[in-house]
Amino acid sequence: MTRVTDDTRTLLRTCPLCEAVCGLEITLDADDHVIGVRGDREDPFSRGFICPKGASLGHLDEDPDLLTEPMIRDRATDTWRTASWEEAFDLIAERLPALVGAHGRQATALYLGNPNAHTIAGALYLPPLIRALSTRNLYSASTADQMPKQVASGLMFGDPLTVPVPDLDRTDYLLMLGANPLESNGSLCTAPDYPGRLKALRKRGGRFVVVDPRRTRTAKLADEHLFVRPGSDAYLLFGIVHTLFAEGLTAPGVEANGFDEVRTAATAFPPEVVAERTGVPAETIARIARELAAAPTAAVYARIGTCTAEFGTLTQWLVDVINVLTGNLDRPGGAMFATAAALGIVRTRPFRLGRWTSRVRELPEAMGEFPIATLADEIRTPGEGQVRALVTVAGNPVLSAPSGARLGAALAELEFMVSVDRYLNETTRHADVILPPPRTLQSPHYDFALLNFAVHNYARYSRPLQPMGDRPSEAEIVARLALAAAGQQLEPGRDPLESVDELIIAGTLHRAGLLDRRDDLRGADSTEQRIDMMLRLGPYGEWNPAAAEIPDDIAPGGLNLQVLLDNPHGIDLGPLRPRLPGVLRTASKQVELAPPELLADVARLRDRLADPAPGMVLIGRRQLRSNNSWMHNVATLVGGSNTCTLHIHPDDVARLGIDGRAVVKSAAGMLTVPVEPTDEIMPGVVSLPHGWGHTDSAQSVAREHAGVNANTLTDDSLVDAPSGNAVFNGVPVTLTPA
Ligand SMILES: Nc1nc2c(c(=O)[nH]1)N[C@H]1C(S)=C(S)[C@@H](COP(=O)(O)OP(=O)(O)OC[C@H]3O[C@@H](n4cnc5c(=O)[nH]c(N)nc54)[C@H](O)[C@@H]3O)O[C@H]1N2
Ligand SMILES: Nc1nc2c(c(=O)[nH]1)N[C@H]1C(S)=C(S)[C@@H](COP(=O)(O)OP(=O)(O)OC[C@H]3O[C@@H](n4cnc5c(=O)[nH]c(N)nc54)[C@H](O)[C@@H]3O)O[C@H]1N2
Ligand code: SF4
Ligand SMILES: [Mo]
Repeated sequence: MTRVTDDTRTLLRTCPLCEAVCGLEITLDADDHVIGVRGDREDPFSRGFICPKGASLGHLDEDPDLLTEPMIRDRATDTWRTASWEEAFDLIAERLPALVGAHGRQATALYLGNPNAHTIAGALYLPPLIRALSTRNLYSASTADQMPKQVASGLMFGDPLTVPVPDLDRTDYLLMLGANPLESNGSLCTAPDYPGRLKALRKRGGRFVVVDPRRTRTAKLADEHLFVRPGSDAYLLFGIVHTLFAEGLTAPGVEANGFDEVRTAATAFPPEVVAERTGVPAETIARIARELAAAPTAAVYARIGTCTAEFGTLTQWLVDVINVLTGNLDRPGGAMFATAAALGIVRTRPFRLGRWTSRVRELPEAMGEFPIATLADEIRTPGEGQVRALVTVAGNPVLSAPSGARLGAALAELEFMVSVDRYLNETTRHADVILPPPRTLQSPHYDFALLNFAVHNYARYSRPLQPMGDRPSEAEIVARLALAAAGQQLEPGRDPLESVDELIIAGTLHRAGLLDRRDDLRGADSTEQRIDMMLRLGPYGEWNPAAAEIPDDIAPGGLNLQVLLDNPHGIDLGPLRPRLPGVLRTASKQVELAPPELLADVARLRDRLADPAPGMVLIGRRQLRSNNSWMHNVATLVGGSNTCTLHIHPDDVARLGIDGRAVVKSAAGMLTVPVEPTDEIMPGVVSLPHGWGHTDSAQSVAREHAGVNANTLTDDSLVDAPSGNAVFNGVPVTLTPA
């Protein structure tokens, strides 16, 4: 695994920066500085693929603006000083439990940001923190992202984590809506070298159709691109469903309930009726339906452009309704469920939505979370249960949440705030204490979350490449934060992770009837032993009597941690295999095609069909060299094409008399932005990337390339009804010359 010369070492690691999980080959010099990052050609999944972000991992990890010690803010002067870990945790232990004592549990809130999906701390050590706070005010980037998919999956399959992905490498037809993997490298569809896989699809004679209000790089690679009016994907997909029923093209291959209800619901949305609203001609909608039905195999896939919209959950639901109706759910080449190697959460009861509601707006919880769109309300509205303290872990909601500026103002009103974060930035500047995690290369890596959405079964574990010195790991920070929040002291000489891990190991082995095997678990520490256990009990595991086969030359007796340590490039666990009905957790043990919660929202969709079309609307976009809000401090990644501009059609520029800059107004706010005319966007639509607006950041490079916060314009009063997800696309705006 290690290639060593006199003064360099080459080590292997998974890239943690996006969902593509590329294998990296990282060269360090004698002083442990990164001198090169390349794609790992021997990784069986990513096969050497790398993008500019992965290639910049060294610069990111050695950014001089990264925090290395805890920071404490003096509120009176709004100035920061460094502090010891003891002092930082003591302050938290003094303040948080006291606030809870005075105002109750609901007075604290927790916000978990996107990078938690990429760290072992996020996957394994947040539950004790959540328990220690035991507040209903739990928020995460999920409700600014994929919650609609999880709610739709929860209602259809009984488990919100049971999410089908397009079988990219085998499908004959891919209909993709609201995703741009040539820039994003994919999401809820873990596919390293997504661009290469799309090219391979076309090369083997498959057909690829993209639906997007912009002619993106992905659209240019497709056989066909359809411009769609923002926010209208549910109408488009209902038009397809209508055609499938009307023309007798349904051929479901799985047991499912609710065909009649879906057919009835679709009667309101024939292609001729939805064409105007979607901007897609009726005959095109009907043709796509026929093509999907006729293709030997096909998959419909829809991502962030369709999730962060007013009818996000209906759209995600209809995606899988079509996958079922065309016989493509759970069959090779269709939409399939991955089989990740590590034992996951074993859900025994069907998913339920809205078990409780938020205090101020009475929005339903989903997966135990409230919508991030209502955190500002909970902070600003007085009364019992008002949020007075906030903990953020790896999140920057001032830039990432709807009405971000309003949320920023709310954070300034908190009585106490703690952030676990690498940077002093737009969000963490409101904290009282910042606890910085170590660098990426000092942390171990396993993709507990993302491998559940992989297009090919695969596993890879990476040990830390660099020693951590005397800094605590992020897992330890989170565990100590949980103790402090509960007002408990860390017992001297005690490893805070060990007690957490031992409890979980004992409970899991007990349930498996394997408590006597505790001492057989291998690993350098309790975290690794826990991972060993999850692998041994998982779907390919040594201790799983029903384990799936893996090649004998890799692991004759089944999977465990040692197998992954012996195969540092990762192991190929084979193509996706059918998983129904085994993965279903619905009460009926069938796929539920027509959950009542979703049928209820169809009425809202029908009512809105008659609304007059809005004038100009705003959507977002992603840029290859950005990563949400937090990689603009790497000089090699910013500038050139990676700047914050408003894309607008030249006809709109001429019509509105805009020259260079425009004032953009929405119901929520106003911005002045440089415009970039391009005929790659539909007339009547403008696009602004999110994650910019670094004027209030201590990140020196990012501040030089500040841009504007797109979420000044998005409106937190609007959410997707079933999931509470934020609405970032289809925001009505007006433009005037600046
Ligand atoms: N308008 C608009 N808004 C959007 C979107 C959009 O498309 N349009 N997209 C939404 C989506 S999909 C998402 S996922 C959210 C993201 O929302 P957030 O997760 O709130 O935002 P990020 O920009 O990812 O911020 C990540 C934070 O984690 C810190 N960080 C990075 N690595 C680590 C680590 O290893 N440990 C810790 N503790 N901290 C770390 C960074 O410094 C940064 O402060 O934004 C959403 N916001
Ligand atoms: N380079 C880079 N990669 C990233 C990220 C990043 O910030 N930068 N962020 C990561 C994260 S957190 C996520 S969640 C993923 C997201 O990954 P993707 O889902 O691929 O996200 P985008 O690239 O924003 O593509 C969304 C597309 O939806 C289109 N769109 C907007 N509104 C609508 C609409 O109403 N209907 C339809 N059909 N399309 C619409 C936009 O024009 C855009 O092209 O990317 C991840 N990867
Ligand atoms: S595509 Fe994603 S995982 Fe791969 S190198 Fe780029 S940022 Fe890393
Ligand atoms: Mo995301």
